[in-house]
Amino acid sequence: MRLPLLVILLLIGIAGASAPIAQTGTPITSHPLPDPVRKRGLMVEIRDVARLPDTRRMRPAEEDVVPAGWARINFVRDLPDGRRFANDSRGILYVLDRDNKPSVYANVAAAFPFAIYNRLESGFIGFAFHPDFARNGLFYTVHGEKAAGNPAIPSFIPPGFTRADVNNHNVITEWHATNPAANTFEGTRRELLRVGQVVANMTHPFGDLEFNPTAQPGAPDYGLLYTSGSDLGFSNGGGPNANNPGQAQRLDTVIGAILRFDPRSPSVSKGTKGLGDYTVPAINKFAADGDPKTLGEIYAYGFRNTHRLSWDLTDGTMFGSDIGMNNIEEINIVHEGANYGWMKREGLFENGITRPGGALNQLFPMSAEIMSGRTKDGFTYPVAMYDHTQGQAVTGGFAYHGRIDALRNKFVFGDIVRGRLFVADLAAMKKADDGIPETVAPVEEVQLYVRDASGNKTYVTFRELIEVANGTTATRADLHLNRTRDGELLLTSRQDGMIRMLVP
Ligand SMILES: [Ca+2]
Ligand SMILES: [Ca+2]
Repeated sequence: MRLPLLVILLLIGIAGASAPIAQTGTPITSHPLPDPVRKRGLMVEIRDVARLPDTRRMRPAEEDVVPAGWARINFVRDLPDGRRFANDSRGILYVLDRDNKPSVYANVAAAFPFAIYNRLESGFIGFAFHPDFARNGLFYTVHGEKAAGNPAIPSFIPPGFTRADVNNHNVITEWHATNPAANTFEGTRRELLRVGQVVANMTHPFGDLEFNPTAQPGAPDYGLLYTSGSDLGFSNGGGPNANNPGQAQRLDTVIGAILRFDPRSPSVSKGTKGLGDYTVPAINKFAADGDPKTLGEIYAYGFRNTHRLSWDLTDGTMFGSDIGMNNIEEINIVHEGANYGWMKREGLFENGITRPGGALNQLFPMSAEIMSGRTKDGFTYPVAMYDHTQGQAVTGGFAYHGRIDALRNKFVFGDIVRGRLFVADLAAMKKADDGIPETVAPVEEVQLYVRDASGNKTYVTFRELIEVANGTTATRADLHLNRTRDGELLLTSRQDGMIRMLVP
């Protein structure tokens, strides 16, 4: 039914006279959060550590999302044995020696001829070492492939679609190094999971693989692999299958879900097979629920693009950074079984896409009953957030307990696109994890500086550092954060291939 405009205006007017604006249905499409993220005196030095080799001409320009990017560095991981590893999303896994000199550990691109490199999260996206790598030689990669001409059959296709609808594959692979101490990979590999994407572009694939670093050998969580949680592009991945809220908020699909599984094949573990060649942990909530319609590998769900996970090494608190749609960036504390709301919620708002005639860029305020926690709506809300007047895509972050006084006991993160570095107080974030939506920890910005040879400080932005390194302007910072083996923080950019460190 379509109402004449005058009638709609009258209805809004009547509702507005007797109820708060939250119930009039006026959509917010910009600047939903009143407070900007400000600098409040925190300053930290940043210093170059290493630069990965120039791979600008490794791919044809039309197949490369940023042909001008020096190297598309995404993750840096330290092993306890002193080695540091970093990936270039164009398809190379490097090992860095104690002087941070990189050499090729594995040519991942050569292993995957159908890989595609034309999207922000594409190509060789990420990697993680098994916590027992020194003995078992196992590590894991995630990458993207095109479906066209690809003989591989996905182990999962979103419900309601067939293989003919699949445009891209997200693939998780286990690599087995024959000699874990070697600085060049030799060994075998095995495919764990291959998920089909049915939107036009490779959007929001699995972006992160993690093992809980606080799980000790023998603990139930030890050796279980977590994936990031992403909507596989069903929000804005393009084509006729995108803008599809019917694919979110489900437990019979991997869409929007952080998965947790035992990477061992069920042929080895003798346990329950999951969607792919891995074992569903019997301890998982949705494995133990006795309901065959809920996927046992789901750990938590309702995410848009929780592309990075991390744990507070002091108490095991798990964090997920969820990139929002048009309006809100979130840091969430992740609890098993919890529903983080996408596509029904974005930040502390209702997203418009689930309303008749609504759109992804619309937010609607929630009632005071919900915001105060007096009425529970079944969703878990962020503990820190900022809006798109302040940035465009939240990075991963880490609970910091290292040697930099200014950052200690803070959660350090930032904005991928603008390269701003942010913190929120860890205790305030944990206090905000209270089932009450409206309690959220404040966010502040960190001022970066460099020192010259004489020790003089110069204030810089992360983006300025990239522009100096590349000798050109950068439209995006492509900032990402990583944690060293001793708990310090590395900042990288997919634009300039530099690994930088926040200096204790
Ligand atoms: Ca189940
Ligand atoms: Ca709260």
